[in-house]
Amino acid sequence: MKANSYVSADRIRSDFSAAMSAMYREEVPAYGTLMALVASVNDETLAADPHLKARLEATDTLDRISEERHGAIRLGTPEELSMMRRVFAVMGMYPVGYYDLSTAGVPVHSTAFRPVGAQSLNRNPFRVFTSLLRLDLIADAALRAEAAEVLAARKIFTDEAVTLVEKAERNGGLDTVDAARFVAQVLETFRWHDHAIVSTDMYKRLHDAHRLIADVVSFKGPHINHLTPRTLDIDKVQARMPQEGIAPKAVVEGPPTRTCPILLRQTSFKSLEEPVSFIAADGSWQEGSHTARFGEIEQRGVALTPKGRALYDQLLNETRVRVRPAADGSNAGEYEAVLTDVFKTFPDDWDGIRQARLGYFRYSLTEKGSRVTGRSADLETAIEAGLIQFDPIVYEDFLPVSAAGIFQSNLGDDAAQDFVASPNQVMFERDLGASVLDEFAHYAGIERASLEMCLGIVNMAVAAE
Ligand code: OOG
Ligand code: NI
Repeated sequence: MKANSYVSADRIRSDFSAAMSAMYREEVPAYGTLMALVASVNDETLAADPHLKARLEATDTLDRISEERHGAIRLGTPEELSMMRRVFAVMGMYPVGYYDLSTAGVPVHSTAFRPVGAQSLNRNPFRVFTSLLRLDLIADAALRAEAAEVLAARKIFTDEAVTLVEKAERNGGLDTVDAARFVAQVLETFRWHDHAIVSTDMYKRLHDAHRLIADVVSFKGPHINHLTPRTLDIDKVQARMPQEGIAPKAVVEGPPTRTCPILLRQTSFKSLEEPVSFIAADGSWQEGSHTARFGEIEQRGVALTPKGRALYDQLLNETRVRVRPAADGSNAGEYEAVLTDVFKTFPDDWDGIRQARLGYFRYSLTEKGSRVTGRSADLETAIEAGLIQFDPIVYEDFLPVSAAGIFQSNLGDDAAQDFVASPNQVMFERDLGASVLDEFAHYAGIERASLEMCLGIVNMAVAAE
């Protein structure tokens, strides 16, 4: 078979993302409600802000928004993680970033599988936040051994999924028929199972150690635990959720409401208590329940440079020293007021953010700039003369603090537990079978490439004179 008859990885990822969305909508009806709400708020936002719409169109990033979503899974073993990496590679998704969640009292560490090239991102930016359980953080040695045994015995991928991954690796792609089979087979891994693979007693002991440990170990596979659409106005969606019968958590995670959005703001509705059958002592099924799956929405802003990120972290810490958001929402108003106040230090206009080198931007020639000849221009002069324009580069990753807030809100206050912070990227990458990409290097690369193109053309015009 010739290479050009293969389906592109971008296409497989788009198909997979659509299939996942259809499956989750059926499994969790509130997700469908949320999708509809987000779509109408996005339409309203674009209608009210023609400039935003024009810039999204000009940068080829408008169409992706309605298709945009991220999911999350939690894996149990190094073998599962490395196989998952190979599965995602077939869809053009690569591990970016290392997140240590132990600092937030959650015994996992994680990466985000996502497309990396600008073109692939614009085609479909589907991402999956993928965590690996850290059994080394379970104190009880007997329970640790039992959990390891259960995990070692389960198979989360179908045989055909594995065969198709091997085939794609061998041949450098999949044809139409195989790509469709691949999507269907891989989807099985993310499906919800209402029959556990452990006894009621073991579930309880795992749950007592940490709710998340029970969530990973008790099931046949790593059910997708949420699927998050991207909104252009998270405050509006948050305010309208109750009218749609959905109860959001009290505060939006991340930065405050701003004119120029930065990084990532997220909110969620609490996980559902769902019926699950556990194995009884006599081998029959025993009714019980488990809470894992929830709903989330997000608004994405500009990617920050290390300097911008440090300022963000500092301001968020300052806020939390002054007031901590209570899980019951009782001080939500106060928290938001303090957050807004503290963040006044962070410039809130695109040029201010750019000039202070707090965020990453994509530069391009304006219409006037592409017509000009013989104008010698350094970047700032060219911008002032209206020859070069800049657009914020979207943050494509996650925020560990946000992630922890969402994790925690779904675990309840009682589940907050202290682990000694113990990032172990070396162990994670060994288990993954690859190293993770550095997100900052990625954004800096996009910015640099855009700049070189602009300045090159302007300077070429100068040289040609
Ligand atoms: C993942 C939570 C992280 C986000 O949006 O930050 C995440 C999980 O609960 O497994 O999805
Ligand atoms: Ni999420």
